[in-house]
Amino acid sequence: MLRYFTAGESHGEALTAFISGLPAGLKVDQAFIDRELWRRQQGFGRGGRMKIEKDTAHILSGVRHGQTIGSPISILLENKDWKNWQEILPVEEGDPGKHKEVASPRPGHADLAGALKYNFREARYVLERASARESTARVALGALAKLFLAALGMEVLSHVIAVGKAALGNTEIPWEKLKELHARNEVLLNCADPQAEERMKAEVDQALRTGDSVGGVFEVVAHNVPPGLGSYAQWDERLDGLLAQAVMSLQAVKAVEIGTGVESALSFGSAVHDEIGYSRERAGFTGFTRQSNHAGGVEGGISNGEDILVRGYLKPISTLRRPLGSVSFATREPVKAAYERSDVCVVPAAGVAAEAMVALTLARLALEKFGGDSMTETLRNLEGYKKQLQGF
Ligand code: EPS
Repeated sequence: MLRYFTAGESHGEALTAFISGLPAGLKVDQAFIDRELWRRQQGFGRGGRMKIEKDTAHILSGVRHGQTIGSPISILLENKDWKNWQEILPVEEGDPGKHKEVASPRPGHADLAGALKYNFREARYVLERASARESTARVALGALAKLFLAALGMEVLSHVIAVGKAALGNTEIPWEKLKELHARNEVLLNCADPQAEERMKAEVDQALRTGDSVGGVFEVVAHNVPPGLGSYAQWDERLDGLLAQAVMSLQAVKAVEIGTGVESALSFGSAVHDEIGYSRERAGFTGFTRQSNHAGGVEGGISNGEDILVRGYLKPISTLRRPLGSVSFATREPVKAAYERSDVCVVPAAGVAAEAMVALTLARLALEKFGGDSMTETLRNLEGYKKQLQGF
């Protein structure tokens, strides 16, 4: 069973990530992992912190001679900003005079709920862990999941379909175009349509000018996923439910949609369901074809062989340069919410983090279905299943 978790504070010494259950014999491409980390750091609207950090994955265990060995993998991701925080946020008692309090909770942030829950008198420790900095560690783990999926023929990418009110007109982007977008060495808002991307940039510019923040929508696309991952047999085995939890767990995501779920709810069935055909050519896993993919590649909680489409709706970042009303933790008097250096828009970065969560979810289900302690075993089992599908 594939298990993973992360640790680390935003301004602590480092983040750490752990994954256990990947089969032995998977080639680990360090440059690929670091590029995924780089992708998460990009996008117009990031704050000053991204000028400080240059994320790289330092693998401590579970990989030898460039391959997984079946042991748990642990990864260290340094926070370069730590040098500026050592005295503010020390592990040992330190000098209380140097602490940097977050004295009034930001509406929309974890500050207030976290302080109440953990009985903190101010919100410093809350934001340290609630921060989206944590998604760095998930992207490192997701990169390993992507390498595993790639060995099985599957790929996961994302693109941005809305920033604020600026939305992509036609959201059906061919896979090859997504690959081109992914190969770019400069990322503006990771939108496949340059005109829509300019309109998105204008939304971010407006937020920058007015001391505000802006959210948006990303779409994750998983390509070449065989039919049969996930199950309707139990509520917690459904692929759509697992994807929703995985993506919803990312910082600032407030809604998740599979395929065109929201629009489908407002339409008649005849306009929604993807008609089935059959081709003797058998280019895919089977000869069955679809006219459209409103279902987003999932029917009955099972992958159906079409691209898996998962959209994440991101609220605007809750730290505003022109802060909203709040109260002081100390006096309970009305004050403005605390301001700390922050991003203004993180939709493309959240898309990359969501790719990681989708990849980890698919990797877990693929391992449940195909099993295997070594890649040789997993791939043999996959081949057997593919033959079964071809013979269906
Ligand atoms: C974040 C606040 C900012 C962001 C951070 C998330 O950090 P800082 O307070 O150090 O400027 O840059 O995101 C990251 C560090 C990252 O790697 O994505 C927050 O409060 O959530």
